Amino acid sequence: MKNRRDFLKTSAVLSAGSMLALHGSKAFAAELVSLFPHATEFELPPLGYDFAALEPFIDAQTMQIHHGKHHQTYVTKLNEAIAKDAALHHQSLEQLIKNILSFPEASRAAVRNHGGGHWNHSFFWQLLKKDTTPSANMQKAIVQNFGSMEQFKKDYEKAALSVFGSGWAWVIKDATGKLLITTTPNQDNPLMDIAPVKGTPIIGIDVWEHAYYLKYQNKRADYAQAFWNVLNWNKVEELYQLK
Ligand code: MN3
Repeated sequence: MKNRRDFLKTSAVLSAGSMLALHGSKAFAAELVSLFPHATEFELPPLGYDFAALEPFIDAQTMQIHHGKHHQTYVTKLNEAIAKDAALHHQSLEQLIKNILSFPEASRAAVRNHGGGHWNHSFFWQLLKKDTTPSANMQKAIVQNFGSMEQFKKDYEKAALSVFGSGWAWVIKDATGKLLITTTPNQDNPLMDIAPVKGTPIIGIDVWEHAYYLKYQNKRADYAQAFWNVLNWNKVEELYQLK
């Protein structure tokens, strides 16, 4: 529950739900849904730091446009899709992206692209911070899964370069606790029911050109290398420790 407005909406829906229990009519239920068309409404999360905080590795103008324009557009379009389809109401962002195949076909592309875009960028902003280092525990996990830190970085940069067109490269923790490198096209991610390789992301790099073109132009390899200077290892470890 993000704010008072949501609280009021939720309270209204809850009390309407009790009325529904008394009333017991499907038509009445449909009418209730139409009364609360924006029952789930997402908002652009604050970046949490200055646009210039990642300079010189990611420039302030890129951050400003990426957060304020690109991410905002995913949020706006996701909300538009939700307003049009009652099947998408009252769901968390994770519920939406984990259950794409369960929604009416007309809404699936919107949830996949804009719900994915909203989740991926909300995740990405939290992963960025200068001057952090992996703890001994995190280094051990990397060595166990990839051989060495150097090998891991090489493999991850290679994955970032291997994405044809727009997409993301990820490090995920799979169901057995193993760390894997994987990539997804567009705004897909490894939490989605449609993802061929599933797991919980602990690292992600946005390799859409909008993420790096102003500073790096066509040199995605330079951007992927610079990424290590802004990866927030504290956040990575926090995600790694989650069950
Ligand atoms: Mn992006």
